[in-house]
Amino acid sequence: MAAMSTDSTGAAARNSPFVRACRREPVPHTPVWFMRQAGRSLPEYREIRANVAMLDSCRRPELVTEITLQPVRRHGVDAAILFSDIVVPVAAAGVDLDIVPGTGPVVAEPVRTAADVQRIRPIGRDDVPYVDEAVRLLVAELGGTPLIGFAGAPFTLASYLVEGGPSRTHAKTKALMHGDPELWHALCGRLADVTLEFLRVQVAAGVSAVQLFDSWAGALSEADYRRFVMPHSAKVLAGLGADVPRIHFGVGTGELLAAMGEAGADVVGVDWRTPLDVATRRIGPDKAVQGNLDPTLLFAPWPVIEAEVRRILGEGRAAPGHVFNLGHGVLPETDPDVLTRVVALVHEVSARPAERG
Ligand code: 1CP
Repeated sequence: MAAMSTDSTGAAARNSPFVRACRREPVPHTPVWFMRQAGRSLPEYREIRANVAMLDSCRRPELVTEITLQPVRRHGVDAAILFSDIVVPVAAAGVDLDIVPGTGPVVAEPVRTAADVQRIRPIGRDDVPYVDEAVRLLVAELGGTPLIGFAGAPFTLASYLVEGGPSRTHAKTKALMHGDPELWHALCGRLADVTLEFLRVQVAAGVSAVQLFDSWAGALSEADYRRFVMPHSAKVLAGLGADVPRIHFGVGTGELLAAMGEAGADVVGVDWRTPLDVATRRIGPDKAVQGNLDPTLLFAPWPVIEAEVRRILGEGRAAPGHVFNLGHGVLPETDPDVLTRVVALVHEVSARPAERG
């Protein structure tokens, strides 16, 4: 595989079941990958990360490459996702933050004023050279398996910056949004620029698709989403153009699915609360869907999991393209062997020999 030229691996990735499903083209089987597939559910990940801080690990291309490849080797998933974090570009933009074990991102000085917003610098390739290098290493190593790049959407990033860390209510974020819309839009405008550049670096280095994570957008009403968030996410998605498929994902977004599609996605991520056939009616016929097994169901007995996978594959047939995934990330306590079994089951149940070319 290492002998394949960059051109031929790029062509193979573009013709992979994953990219074809994102583009609503016929596929030999429904492709599957898992959000947070690289991470704490894998013993080989825990071992390699034992003495390396999270942010440091994201800045070491050889380590990023190894961690990204681990779930591909183990599970046989149809796509890899770059090992990184949504706050990596924000740190590169000059924000003082850390990823605290057991907590998540923690920001030293939460954003409160216009001066705080101005301190968020624009970024370019030279601010994240380790991401460019890691993607290039990975594209060579993956030999035609597509690599997904990603970034956090402006709202989800803004929530960490305004709250200072993870929040259940996003109260300070919503207070700023409604109390000082001008400052809110200035903040999200800067974050959209950072996110767009971060994704452009990944696309230029060879990723086959990107996912924009607006994990916490489901905290908003549709009206607030459209007014305060959608224009900024739309700027990111439009800025990328249609060269690689764009996946747009959030949790608890049943009421926002149409808007998240309208923001400029090719694929809309759906959590477990909305069946995929219902989701596709809301999103419309010109976009694929991704999802949507409840990650907690991976702790249920196998016959329950099998029935759920079959149900989801059946409902996914209503969509013009379906990428199988969980409704949110793999939980750290998940038995990795169950994930491997799910991949095999998705491939087996969805195999369409007649379309194999
Ligand atoms: O030490 C550790 O292992 C820290 C845990 C961890 C990991 C493995 C964090 C801290 N980030 C990551 C990697 C990561 N983050 C990936 C890896 C690629 C893969 O999917 O395999 C990805 C895609 C992310 C993206 C991310 N970070 C999101 C969006 C995805 C989602 O799950 O909604 C969010 C919200 C974050 C913030 C974050 N970083 C880390 C944690 C624990 C959190 C969530 C904190 C919270 O609950 O608010």
